[in-house]
Amino acid sequence: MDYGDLYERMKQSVLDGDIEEAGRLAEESLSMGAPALDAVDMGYVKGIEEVGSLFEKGEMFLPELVASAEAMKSALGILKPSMEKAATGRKALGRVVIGTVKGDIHDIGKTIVGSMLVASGFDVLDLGADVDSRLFVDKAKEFDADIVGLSALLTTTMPAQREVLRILEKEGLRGRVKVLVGGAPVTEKWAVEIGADGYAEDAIRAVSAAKRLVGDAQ
Ligand code: B12
Repeated sequence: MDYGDLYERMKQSVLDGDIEEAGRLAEESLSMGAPALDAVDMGYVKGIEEVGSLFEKGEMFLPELVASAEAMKSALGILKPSMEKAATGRKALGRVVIGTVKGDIHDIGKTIVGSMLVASGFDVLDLGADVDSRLFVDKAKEFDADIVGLSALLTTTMPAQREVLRILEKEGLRGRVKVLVGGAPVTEKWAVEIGADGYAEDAIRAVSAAKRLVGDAQ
């Protein structure tokens, strides 16, 4: 079945910052049986990417950006359970604590990554956004995490990823907790520079990277 038109309308709903329409289309896609991840990737994400470039060019302003982000989030909220329909009955691949670093409220990409990890068989504890560096470490211990996933969308908050690594090191946890970093401004080079164990540029690659880190390479 071709969902091209539906995905196009999803993209447009984000561009328009139309929260109701974005949510309505998410419901519609579920009733039509469209794969939730495709709806997110080929519909809503395309919209938010375009919003980002319009914002960058000064053709869209913050209030509109906020409305677009809200539209995107309302759709994600509806699609999340379907995205997370994990293969049941098998042992979890590993435990992941994920969040967006301190000072950074961008949580859309991190939420998609978390959902994809759940869908792929990981147990995931999502700490949300603007998470204090110390909290990542405390929660990693409490949750007995194999991986800590750190999202940063601002160049000014990327250093907080390094800070979490330092605290993990100080606590003697670096041997058993792997660190995976991501977010639009984050690069492989940055990951190497701060001593992270992995980097991925999108949610699909994040799953492969996480599998590699727990020794379940595909
Ligand atoms: C939506 C958005 C917002 C929304 C966020 C809403 C929300 N709840 O998330 C709002 C309106 C609140 C916002 C606010 C701001 N924003 Co903003 N925002 C964006 C925008 C347009 C899209 C981000 C997004 O959601 N993308 C879609 C998702 C799916 O992509 P993603 O986040 O990159 O995630 C993917 C990958 O990166 C990766 N990934 C993400 N996290 C992780 C984690 C791990 C572990 C792994 C492995 C992978 C991974 O996988 C994801 C899925 O494929 C970007 C533009 C852009 N080009 O990124 C600007 C952008 C990030 N924002 C920017 C700015 C400047 C701001 C503000 C400072 C604006 C202001 N003047 O107040 C504030 C910051 C507030 C704060 N303290 O955090 C700049 C950052 C510039 C920079 N390099 O530092 C950008 C790049 C826009 C621009 N071109 O100027 N923003």
